[in-house]
Amino acid sequence: MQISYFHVPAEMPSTVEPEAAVVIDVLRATTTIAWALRNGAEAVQAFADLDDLRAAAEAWPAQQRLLLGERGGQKLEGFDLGNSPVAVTSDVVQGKRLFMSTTNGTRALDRAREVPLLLTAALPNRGAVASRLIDHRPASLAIIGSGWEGSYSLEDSLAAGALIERLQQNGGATVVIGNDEATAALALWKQYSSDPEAGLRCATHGQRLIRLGNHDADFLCCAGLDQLDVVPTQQAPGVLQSV
Ligand code: 3SL
Repeated sequence: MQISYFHVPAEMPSTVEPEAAVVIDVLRATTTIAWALRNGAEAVQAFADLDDLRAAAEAWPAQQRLLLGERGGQKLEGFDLGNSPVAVTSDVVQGKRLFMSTTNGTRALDRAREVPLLLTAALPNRGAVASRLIDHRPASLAIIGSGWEGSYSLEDSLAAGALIERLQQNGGATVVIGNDEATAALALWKQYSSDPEAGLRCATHGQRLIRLGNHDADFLCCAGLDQLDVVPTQQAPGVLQSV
């Protein structure tokens, strides 16, 4: 498996057609997706565009849907939920489809929707995602950070490094680093692996969340390593389920 890491979706050349891709948005979209599926959501359906989201949600039974939306770190007007992983508890999401749009994470998913095996990862499920990839053995893997409005995000690179570390541990010589970004992500992870929350808090987006208010519970949740067995997997365009 040759692994390349792209800091933001736009860095992945259109000529690159990996067999598998993992989208990461540690703060907070892919952490929220992992916890929502762990807590019994039927699926998370991701949208880059809010009008598309509203149209798809309208077509779904009202009792079985929730609208989850965030822009600039804040919940969208008229939506049921923002993008906090601690808000998607089982009493809220059990059996529901979450129609989700966030500033960067769902856009990154949209960019990768044609990849044959598309997963999402965050720190709480990085071990589970690594195991799935080792079992599946794709020849090429693109790890795609969501970034912030086209710019680099420290926290996504941190989690990319954590995932690469576990892939190397489990896959041995079958795992090959494909670009310098992957090597740099691994080095960054080694810097913060004993205290991932410190990395999340010092990141630009971590600082943005701190300015918006108390997000201590979110940081704790997003930094929790290897807590979940969930592997969010695209089953239809934009539709993620735990399989
Ligand atoms: O950018 C995103 O997709 C979000 O995860 C950002 S936030 O953490 O909800 O502010």
